[in-house]
Amino acid sequence: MKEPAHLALHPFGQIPTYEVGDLALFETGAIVLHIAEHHAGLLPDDAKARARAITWMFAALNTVEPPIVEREMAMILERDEAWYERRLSDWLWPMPCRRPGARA
Ligand SMILES: N[C@@H](CCC(=O)N[C@@H](CS)C(=O)NCC(=O)O)C(=O)O
Repeated sequence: MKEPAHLALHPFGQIPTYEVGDLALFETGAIVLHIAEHHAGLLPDDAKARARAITWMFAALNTVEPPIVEREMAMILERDEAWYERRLSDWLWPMPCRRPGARA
């Protein structure tokens, strides 16, 4: 993935990439938004409903996914560490504003 041909599609040499015609995209959010905008029925026609759907698209990628990936990585890489159980129990409250004792 770090070879020039792939770097021409993705500047960080990662996946996913998406090609349609002569357009090449990278970043999950950009790809999902592009597909949603070009296939009827994937986004609401109503402007406010569309904005809300796109809001959830960003939330999924920026707020929901990171702590899930972090938990998965801890389960794979830190299972034998002394702090592992504590780390997982902390993860049950991945959103800082929802941690016990956090201000509402
Ligand atoms: N923010 C990027 C993240 C892309 C990403 O982390 N891709 C990982 C696989 S899920 C990857 O290609 N890892 C290999 C590497 O970085 O060399 C997106 O949503 O597309």
